[in-house]
Amino acid sequence: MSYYKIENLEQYFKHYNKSVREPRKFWSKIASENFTWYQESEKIVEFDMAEAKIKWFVDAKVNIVKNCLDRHLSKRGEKTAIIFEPNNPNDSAEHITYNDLYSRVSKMANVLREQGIKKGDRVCIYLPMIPEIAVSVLACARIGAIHSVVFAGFSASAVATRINDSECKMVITSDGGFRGEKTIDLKGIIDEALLNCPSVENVLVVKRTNSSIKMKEGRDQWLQPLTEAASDNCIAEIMDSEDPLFILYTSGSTGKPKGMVHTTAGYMVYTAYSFKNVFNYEENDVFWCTADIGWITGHSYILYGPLLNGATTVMFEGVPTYPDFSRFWEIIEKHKVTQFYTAPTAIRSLAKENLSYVQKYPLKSLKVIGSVGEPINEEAWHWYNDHVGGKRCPLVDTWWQTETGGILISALAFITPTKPTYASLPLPGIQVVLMDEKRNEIEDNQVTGSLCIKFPWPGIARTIWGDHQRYKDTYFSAFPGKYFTGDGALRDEVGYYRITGRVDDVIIVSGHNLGTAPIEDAINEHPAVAESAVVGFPHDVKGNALYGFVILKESGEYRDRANLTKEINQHISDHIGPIAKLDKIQFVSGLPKTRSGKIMRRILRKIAEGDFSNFGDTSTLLNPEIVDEIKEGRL
Ligand code: 6R9
Repeated sequence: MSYYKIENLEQYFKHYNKSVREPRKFWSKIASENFTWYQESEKIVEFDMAEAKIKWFVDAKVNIVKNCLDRHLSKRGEKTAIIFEPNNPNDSAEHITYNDLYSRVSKMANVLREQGIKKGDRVCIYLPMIPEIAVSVLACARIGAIHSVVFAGFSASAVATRINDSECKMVITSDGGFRGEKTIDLKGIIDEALLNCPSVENVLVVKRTNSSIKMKEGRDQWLQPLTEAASDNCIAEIMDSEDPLFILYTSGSTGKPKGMVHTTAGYMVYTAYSFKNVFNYEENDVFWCTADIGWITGHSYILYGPLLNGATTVMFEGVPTYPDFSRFWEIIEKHKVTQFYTAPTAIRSLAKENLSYVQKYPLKSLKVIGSVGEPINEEAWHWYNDHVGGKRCPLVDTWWQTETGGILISALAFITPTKPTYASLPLPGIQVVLMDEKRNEIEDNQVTGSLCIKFPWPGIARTIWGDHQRYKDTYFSAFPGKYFTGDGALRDEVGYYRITGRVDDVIIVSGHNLGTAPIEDAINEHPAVAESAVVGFPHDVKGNALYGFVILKESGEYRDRANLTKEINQHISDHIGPIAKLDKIQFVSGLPKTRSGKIMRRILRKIAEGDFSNFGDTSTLLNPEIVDEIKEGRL
């Protein structure tokens, strides 16, 4: 029996039980039957949760790019690996076959070697969503260099912090990037960052926008002439299963970003396996994940997961609102996308607009739609399900983290029955537990607790670059022996999980624990509301009271704000109870969001408290200007 593909619900439970009873056998079989190895592992897993030390496929030797590309060439050489859809819909899309991608990656890998990059060196990739970002990532992995992709929207100082933390030797960037109507000066940002980055020796520059830029003598080189001259024959580096594959920074509760380190074999096996099963991937599917490769979602489900399965994956350079609000739907139609994977924030912003934008396109090619990044509220769930999925495509709400490498809790398309706002069941291998405040495991259902995982899975990040102690403290100390996710979850009567949000988003009002997510759900159901965020602020009698920041759908409508405030509170009262009513409601034109779409509640909390002294690190904000507006309008 093969464990790689789950065919039905009964088999899901069988595989799940097998993965818990005999994790070594379970993963050993998947690894052995579905990948090519220089040497296989005998021990499979070794771990010490107290020390936060985890190894998977111990002593195996492998190269992930050989698994993404080389082994597909005989059967799928002429199959499209990547469909590149440019920012401007009038420019033609590019179809890159597995043969082409193999050749481009090999040439690039040879260029890296010629420039002195060796196994274990760190390379910072600061590129827009163009094919070269995929090629650069894979070229690093082919020669064993550790890629550190930094989202090409981070400021110079944020890039510099990340380059210095992992002492990158090289930066790969471009002369610029297109995003909607804007052209972004990436090289200028890198030039500024590199004023303070002594470890960087070389900068390779991709030509994309033809903007005029400065090239620093002895440091900067155009990439294209180098790749044109390079050979397309590049012997892959033999990697140990636990050699680092990449570093990806994620924000922590303190200012300093955490460089999460993912290693080779476990990440490979887990992303491939989760991609195949969550999205029910089949040979002729066209998969589109709208994330940026600068985030973990892009790493795992634009590149590695799909390519490991020999899939066709779409890469989109632009934004959902350019040239108009139908861009996503037009692309699905154009490339006959079968699986579409996006974030609730994108859905909510498009759901605000006229329905005709989405209704213009039949979207009949779609089989599966997915959500990731934050809890998907009920209203957005239904809009997505009804208008994009046509009520016939399973909506997989996938819960996971940069640290987890791949999806841990999600419905499996066509297998697990879905339930709005529930991520549903853990994947095989994922032993989820809920913990109470006394650090005991919660056995009952219908309760909320801290979400932990009590057994390692192959995709878990192994450490924080240069700071193993912080890794141990952050993830393995709150609940000894377990990985603590930082999220809270509710388990329903059939064992489905609903992520209730970061544990620190819980607000205790008059002794009642209130999650911000359900309150926001209730507010968002008011027809005038586009989006909202709720935080707590100190209150003499209740301990904490609730402060809501609300974005309205269209300005002009609902001029009577006092009435609207009453109606919103009535909604909350109706949905949750009078206890959850807001003491203050401030109407705002936007919310401070990170570049991956998460509301930065820390800032809202400070504003609600009236403490404007220190907002901490705001370098990851997409719209820092909104902070002043909200401050000025504080009630
Ligand atoms: C993949 C990714 C991780 C945090 C995570 C949780 C939130 C992600 C979610 C979700 C509810 C989902 N999150 N997916 N919450 N339902 N389907 O987003 O990684 O950027 O590291 O964020 O995002 O709070 O802990 P990352």
